[in-house]
Amino acid sequence: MTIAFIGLGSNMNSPRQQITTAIQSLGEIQSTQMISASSLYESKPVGPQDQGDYINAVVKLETDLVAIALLDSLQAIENDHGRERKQHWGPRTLDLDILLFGDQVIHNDRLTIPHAEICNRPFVLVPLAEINPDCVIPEKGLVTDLVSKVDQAGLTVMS
Ligand code: A4P
Ligand code: MG
Repeated sequence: MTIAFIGLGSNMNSPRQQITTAIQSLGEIQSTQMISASSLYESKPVGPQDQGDYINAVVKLETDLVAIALLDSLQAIENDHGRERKQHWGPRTLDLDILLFGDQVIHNDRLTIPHAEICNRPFVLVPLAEINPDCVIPEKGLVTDLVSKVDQAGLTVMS
């Protein structure tokens, strides 16, 4: 069993709905259980500015899958949500990133774990700290310390 944290993001085709249904789908992955899900957060896009605002969330899973098999399941869910891979950091109906996979550090052609941008992104760190404040990010430190170092202006939690 491995504890994995998944980052969800959407800024196209009813983002709030995309995230809500994706959270449900994550709970249905084989050999995997949903432990908890954060609130939904809204923020301006990081990267190209000619795209809509994002809704983000983070989910905690317990899984018997290896990391690549979990990635395959996440990409199948992205495809079900009509995901097209066009512009890097561009608009998307659904983005599912493996933020953390146990305490593993993985660098191969399909996976970088911890996720490369994790420390720079309030829309990842804040929901991660919400559901797991004592979470340690390998090679980076305690999530609550990292949260205190990022600019949270423009990140709003949704009711
Ligand atoms: N890949 C490598 N590591 C991972 C991992 N840890 N989890 C590979 C998931 N996938 C990983 O991803 C391309 C490839 O990354 C995959 O095939 C997988 O093998 P992608 O989602 O198709 O493409 P991308 O858009 O080029 O990259 P990525 O990493 O998803 O983009 P980001 O960095 O997530 O940026 N602004 C706000 N406010 N909120 C957002 O959520 N998101 C982005 C997208 C930009 N701006 C944003 C947000
Ligand atoms: Mg991605």
